[in-house]
Amino acid sequence: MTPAFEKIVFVTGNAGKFSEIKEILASAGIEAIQDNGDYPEIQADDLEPIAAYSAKAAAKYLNIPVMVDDSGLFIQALNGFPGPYSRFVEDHLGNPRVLRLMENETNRAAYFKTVIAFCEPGKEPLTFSGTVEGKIAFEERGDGGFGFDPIFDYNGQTFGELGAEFKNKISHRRRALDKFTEWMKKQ
Ligand code: ITT
Repeated sequence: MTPAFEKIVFVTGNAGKFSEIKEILASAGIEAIQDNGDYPEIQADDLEPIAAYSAKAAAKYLNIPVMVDDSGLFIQALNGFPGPYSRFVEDHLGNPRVLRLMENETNRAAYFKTVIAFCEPGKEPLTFSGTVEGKIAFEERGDGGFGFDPIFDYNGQTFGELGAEFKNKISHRRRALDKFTEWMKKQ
């Protein structure tokens, strides 16, 4: 089936994220075009309203349909921290200090979540979410991926070790984008 959108502008300043999105959407026959403009972003305890707000603001500003991805790492022993504050934690603490916070924790359970928001100008944004469960490793491993990938252990190997091709088949981002493409096929 021909996708309703053959090209779509994806608003993100994160090169690692965009490279995964481009790859995943290409497999669904959609070309993603990056816009790294800085549009307003709100703070909230959930990713959905953050992604929805940014998508609506960007769609209004650019006057074209846009997508936004807001993602985070949720660590069970830290009550979901850093979650929606992941960017701040990655920038200001980094992986070594996240590992230090987890030093004496036996409960290593964590999940990544992505919320994709899609918005057409003048319409309300739609959101599609995906998660993947794993564990916080005891040290950084692997130099693939970006952000928290080297400390996110998926069945014994980190996303940093597993590499983009594998990650893109099972990731939180893949699962969220699959929901978007499913929706889009029905349009
Ligand atoms: P944009 O908002 O411009 O898209 P960002 O880097 O601010 O880029 P997020 O708020 O969604 O994106 O990401 C929060 C943090 O989580 C950030 O430091 C990312 O590098 C990291 N992150 C997001 N997705 C990730 C993934 O798949 N693997 C590892 N880290 C990830």
